[in-house]
This record gives sequence, C-alpha cells and structure tokens, in this order.
Amino acid sequence: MSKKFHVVTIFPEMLKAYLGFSILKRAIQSNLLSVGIHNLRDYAPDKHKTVDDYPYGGGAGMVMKPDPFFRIVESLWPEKEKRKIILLSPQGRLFNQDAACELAREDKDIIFFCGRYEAIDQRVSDNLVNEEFSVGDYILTGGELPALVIIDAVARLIPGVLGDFCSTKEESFSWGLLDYPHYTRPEHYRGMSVPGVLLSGNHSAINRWRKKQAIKATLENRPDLLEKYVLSDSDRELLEEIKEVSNELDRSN
Ligand code: 4GY
Repeated sequence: MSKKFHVVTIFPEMLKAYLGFSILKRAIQSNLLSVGIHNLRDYAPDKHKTVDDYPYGGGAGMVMKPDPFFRIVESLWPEKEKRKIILLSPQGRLFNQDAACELAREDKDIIFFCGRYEAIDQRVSDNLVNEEFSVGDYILTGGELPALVIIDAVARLIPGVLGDFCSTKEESFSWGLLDYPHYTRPEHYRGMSVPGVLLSGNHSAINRWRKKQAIKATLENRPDLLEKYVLSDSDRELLEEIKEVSNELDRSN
C-alpha cells in the first residue's frame, strides 16, 4: 500500500537528481513511496521524436503536441479509474498544505504532466487531466520543480517517511500560523543570545512565547492567514500585547 507517483517530462534527469537524496531517497528505498519517471520523447512517434510545434493563431514560443501525452497515457495508464493526472501550470488551483493532505489520502496513482516551452495543447487538459495545480504566482521554465515540490510535500505526510516525530507538531498548534523562531547551541553566538525563556525550563512560558512569536510573524508576513485563523481568548491577549508594542514603537518614531 505504498504511494505511487509518476512524472512525465522531457528532462527525466532533473527529477532523478532530487529524488536521489535524503528523506525522499530513503522513503523510496523503504518502499513507502515510488516515483516512476517517464521520458515523453519516448512516446513521440516520428523519427525526430518531436514533442513541440508552432502555435495556431501565431505568437511567441512553441506548444507541446497532444499526441505524445495521449500515447503515454494509453500505453501506461489505460484505466481512467486507476489514475489521477495532474497538470502543473500557473493557471491551476494554488497548491497548499490542505491539497498536500488530499493527495496523501488519494488511492489512485498520481501522474504529473510537466510542460516546457510556452504551453501544452489545450486538448491534453480537456481530455486527460483531472486536476491542474499551481505552486505559486510566478512563471517557471517548466513543470519539473512544481512536481518535485508536490511530491516532497506529500511524501512527508506518509506515515513512516519522517522519523514519526515532528508530524504531529504542525497539526497540533502551528498550522494556520507561521512557525515560531528556533534556536540551538551555542547560547551566545557573535554577540547574539538565545531568548532567556527558552532556557528557563518553564514549559508553559515557553509555549506562550512560541505562540506569541507565531502570531507576530503571521501578523507581519501573512495577515491573510491570521484572518482565517480562529483565535482563542489567550491568543487575543497575545495579539493585543504584540499590537501595543508596535504602537509604542510607532509613537517613538
Ligand atoms: N507556477 N506552478 C508553474 C509554472 C511553467 C506549462 C511551460 C507554476 O506550477 N507550474 O510556472 N509552470 C510551465 C507551464 C508550460 C511552462
């Protein structure tokens, strides 16, 4: 019952490189995860293995031909019910942790189509693709990094892939908020000290400090997340403390 991913790309080596290290490498070796990497060019029927052509209607750049995509699906994943095909593009639904959880629970094989050049022929989306995802509002040169981003985020949700340790951490408290600051040894480094509360051994004070730092970082960098987050009464107190300090700073400027 291991998670099965497949990636369709004209640059298979890019994916192999990243998957050959660290946690993903170990997850694949222990059969918790498998990632099939397929060269789209192998499914181009002409002697030059052509995967792109000029755009109808004109304009800059080349468009990926539909035929190699249809051929690879028909030859490797002919059963519609057993596959989930994901296209990576800036036009897709924004990928986030909720989407990662959904994909981690998916029983079907997950197949990523990685585009290159300007675009992929629309008939691929219309007939083969089940869901389109974007990893962010910027334009990349291809879908390979987005496929790796999603595989990475989903893999660490599979039981056994991480040391079984931190997996609960995010769920318990910081999800929905940004993370708090972390420190390790040495206590004093180049004139910078670790916040005293972290050395106090007072776990309720430490948790309170961490929650306050998490709220502060979220307020500063991701106010959109803070708006969606349901604040408890004690969270509201922390938020008031943060705002008081920032008002004092404003007054002294
Ligand atoms: N952003 N999120 C993204 C992207 C570029 C298909 C070739 C993104 O997922 N993919 O920027 N992809 C690709 C899109 C044609 C360029």
